[in-house]
Amino acid sequence: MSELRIDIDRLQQRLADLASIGAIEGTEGCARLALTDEDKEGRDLVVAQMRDLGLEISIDGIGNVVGTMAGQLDGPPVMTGSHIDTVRTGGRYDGNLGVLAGLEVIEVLKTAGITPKRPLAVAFFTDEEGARFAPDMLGSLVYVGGMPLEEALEIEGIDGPTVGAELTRIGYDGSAPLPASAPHSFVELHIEQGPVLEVETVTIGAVTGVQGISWQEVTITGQSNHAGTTPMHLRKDPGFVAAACANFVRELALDIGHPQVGTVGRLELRPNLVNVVPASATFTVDLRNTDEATLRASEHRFAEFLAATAEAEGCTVETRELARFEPVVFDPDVIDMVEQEAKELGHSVLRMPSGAGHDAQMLARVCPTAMIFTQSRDGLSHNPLEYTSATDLEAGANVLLHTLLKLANS
Ligand code: HGY
Ligand code: MN
Ligand code: MN
Repeated sequence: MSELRIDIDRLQQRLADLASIGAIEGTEGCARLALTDEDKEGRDLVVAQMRDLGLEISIDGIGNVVGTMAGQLDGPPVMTGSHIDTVRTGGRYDGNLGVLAGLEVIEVLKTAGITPKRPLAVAFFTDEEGARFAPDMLGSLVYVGGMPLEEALEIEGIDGPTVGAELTRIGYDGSAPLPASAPHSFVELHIEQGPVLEVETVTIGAVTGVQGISWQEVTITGQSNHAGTTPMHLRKDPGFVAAACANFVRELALDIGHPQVGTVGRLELRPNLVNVVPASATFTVDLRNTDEATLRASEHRFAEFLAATAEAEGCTVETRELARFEPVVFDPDVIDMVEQEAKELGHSVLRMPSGAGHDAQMLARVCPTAMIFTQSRDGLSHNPLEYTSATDLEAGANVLLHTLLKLANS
């Protein structure tokens, strides 16, 4: 079995076919926000490919889809997978690679007439990005029992409709039980989405865990007023407070130092007009760190700055937690396996944490879990210019193939 290899042309074709759905004009990227029509079309394509591979398909109440290949024995499957929803400026590899490489592994085994001891499953989880419906990793969080289904179905999107309404609208409100029974193990292939592997000229990342994530939405209310007639000392300008906070988030991350990061990704002023001091401002703050205590300290420092700045400007503040996940450490044995398989395939490999959130961090709550990273050119992701070379895609998918086989025959 050690001579088995994936078919990179077939994998590239799968990636291209999926990327054609929600394609971003003039780029290789695609936009398929969770539970939109584009997401539905992408789901339908992948489900059809699962059917073509003879997988048994199950869809649960949050719209997670799992395709399972029977093993020689029954019992919990060795699972792989990721997500096929994207951000608005998505690339074709983020999430999609993990799902489609999983299908490629199945096709290699079927073509070779190999049935592993344990069942093998390929999953795509709903709303991993969290960009339309927070928190991120929503589908896998519900899958492992981290959030009751009822609570998840009531989450309102940034554009209004609830998760439940959208799932019904696109026909993916399935009936498979939640929380799901735990897989035997879970391995996710994903692009790094950062610069480390490329800078270190290493092919494979054996991912050791995922850093902690803190998302909050802040709404500041001031007083709309005339931009021309209102003297500066009489203003209650929430736009000023929001801008000061965005600057502070950057300063805070630089002050704490690597790996702390901070981002204000969404910012809306109302009424958002050139000659009106805004009435209110709503923005998001994304803080992350591999160390929980430092992440907490950064949240605390931001909260203090926000309160003081809003008060000084005569504005009021409302904050809403969108996501809060502590750092996760993956299973040492599965990490060893990833590293071992990469070396046996002749690839350089580096142990490293993940800066991005992933479904694997949820599966790690219920079964031995690890991830495989491949390089991202210029470290770019959440950008249509996201790119991973065929050589690196092939390397990652082959490491996935042999790690899954090792687990499925263990
Ligand atoms: O936000 C993240 O890290 C992931 O892309 N959902
Ligand atoms: Mn992803
Ligand atoms: Mn992403």
